[in-house]
Amino acid sequence: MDADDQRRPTTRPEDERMGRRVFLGMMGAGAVGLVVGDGVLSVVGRASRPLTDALPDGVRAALPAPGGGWRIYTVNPPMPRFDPATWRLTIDGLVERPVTLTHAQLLALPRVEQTSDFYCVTGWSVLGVRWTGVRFADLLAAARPLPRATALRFVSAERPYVDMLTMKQAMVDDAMLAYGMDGRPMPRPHGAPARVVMPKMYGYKGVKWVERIELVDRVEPGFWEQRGYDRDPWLNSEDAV
Ligand SMILES: Nc1nc2c(c(=O)[nH]1)N[C@H]1C(S)=C(S)[C@@H](COP(=O)(O)O)O[C@H]1N2
Ligand SMILES: [Mo]
Repeated sequence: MDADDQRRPTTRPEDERMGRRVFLGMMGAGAVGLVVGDGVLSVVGRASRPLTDALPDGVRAALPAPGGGWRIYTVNPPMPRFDPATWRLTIDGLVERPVTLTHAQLLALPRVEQTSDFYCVTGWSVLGVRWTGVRFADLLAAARPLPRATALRFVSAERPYVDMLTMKQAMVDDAMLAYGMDGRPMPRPHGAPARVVMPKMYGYKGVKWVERIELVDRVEPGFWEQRGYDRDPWLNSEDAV
């Protein structure tokens, strides 16, 4: 266990199962009510109007976590350890040319920076996160996806976490593979060296410790989707593609 492990609490899925189940049940029923899950108090429901206009449709109120800021999630600790000398990102599947990128090659791709808000479906959020990374169009260019490649499968070094985006979703304006956060290289607990950032969807789409992107022709449920989560968890339905 290193300094990161000690400083950052690790939330195991079993700690959360109850909160998630209640939350999802209520969302499904369109009910309004209070959910206490994982120590977070959230007000959810489709019948009510947003309590504040700043929040997306799917989030009626996301109170900051006690102490504020991020929760660190892992499904299979310890968290993967990033070694810049040996790390590789593989882009394969339905491509003309499978590509393996070193860390230096990833950083050399066209770089973008954006500030966006982050929402976990369990009710916490972090506003104004500054991400640095690369758009998927630029990331995939060298591999030349075949026309029938309609989805991206993101495989985490933390097995068995996996999730997918359709090609269309991966091409939305603020989707990216991020390698920097708030002006620093991606910290280990947040997915070093690279994680998916999909601000218009709930946080579980943001696969951390990405080591492989497989181009496929069929969408399959991701880790949490296999466990009952919504497959296309847009925060605002009008953003859906
Ligand atoms: N590999 C991996 N990626 C993951 C998760 C995880 O447990 N393992 N949790 C997801 C969920 S549910 C959320 S809300 C965010 C949380 O990001 P953070 O751990 O950086 O706060 O990561 C997402 N990506
Ligand atoms: Mo989450």
